[in-house]
Amino acid sequence: MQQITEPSSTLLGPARYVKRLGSIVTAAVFTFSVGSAQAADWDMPTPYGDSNFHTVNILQFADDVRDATDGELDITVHSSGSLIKHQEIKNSVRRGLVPIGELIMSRLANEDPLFEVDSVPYLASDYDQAWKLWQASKDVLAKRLERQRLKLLFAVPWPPQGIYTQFAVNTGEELKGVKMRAYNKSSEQLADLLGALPTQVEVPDIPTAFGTGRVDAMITSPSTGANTRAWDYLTHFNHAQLWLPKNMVVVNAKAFDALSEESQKALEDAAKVAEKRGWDASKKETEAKIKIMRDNGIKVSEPSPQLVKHLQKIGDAMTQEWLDRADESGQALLDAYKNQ
Ligand code: PCA
Repeated sequence: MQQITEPSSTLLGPARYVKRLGSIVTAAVFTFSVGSAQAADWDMPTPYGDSNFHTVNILQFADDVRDATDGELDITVHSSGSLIKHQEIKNSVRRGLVPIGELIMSRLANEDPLFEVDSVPYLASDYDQAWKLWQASKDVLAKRLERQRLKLLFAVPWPPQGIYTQFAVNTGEELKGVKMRAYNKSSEQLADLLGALPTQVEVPDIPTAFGTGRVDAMITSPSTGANTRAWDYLTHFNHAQLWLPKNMVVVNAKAFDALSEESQKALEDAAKVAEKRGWDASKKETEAKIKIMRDNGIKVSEPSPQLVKHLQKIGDAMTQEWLDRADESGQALLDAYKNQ
């Protein structure tokens, strides 16, 4: 399917978008009226590949919604950024170009630091802490999204983030000058503070970025390491467990309001189930994907005490810097998290 590139100009209503894009887009338009009064076919762009556990979970979510509504709400998932590129998914949903989409929450860090709270190093670096942080943050994040007429449906974490290299990392000093792949503001900032040279690369582009020498190391999870066959271009994985960033699914509020009450409920119910299923799958993913990496020759290690110290120091500086940017709302969120 052809990829939609969002017009950079001013906001257009969905109908005008459809008109404007009509010649290049066939299936990429949300409709309110097929068959019964409020039936809808929804196209859903997602950034990651079909074998990724987030995508598998979302495909199941789409099936659940279809079943529960007897096909009245039919969601078609377009994975790997094939319909809309990751960096454009949020605004495409906001503007009604598509009714629903998935993206990594911390991608919104530049517009609002609160969306980056799950990517502050060592603030919440295991599943229990990540769950608590999610409970403490989801209402405020949902409210911020509401201001953009977006409805937050559910969020699921990636496994803990670690460091992939072509050499052993013992102290962190080894990373100076290394070209390091990053995927959000925090991973970029961390690479910077380690003295590495960060470059943002989307997951589908990782193999090419290594193949062409654009990057020599990366920060990501065991999940993405295994899915991108890290052993083809890397030798070591340090399971540093820096943070657990989350993907979220958001819906255009107008598209949601146009659904029948039954479909709205089916969507919300399926979202609750998908969130739980996604968290469970993420936990299982960590061990399973570490094993796959080991089986393929990657040397997996826990961080040494020196490395932890080095990363903690950087993490403390990043937490402070984040708090300065996030102001009282950031402090309130941290207090809510710590007082749970
Ligand atoms: N995989 C995604 C986000 C975090 C992760 O584990 C990535 O590397 O871009």
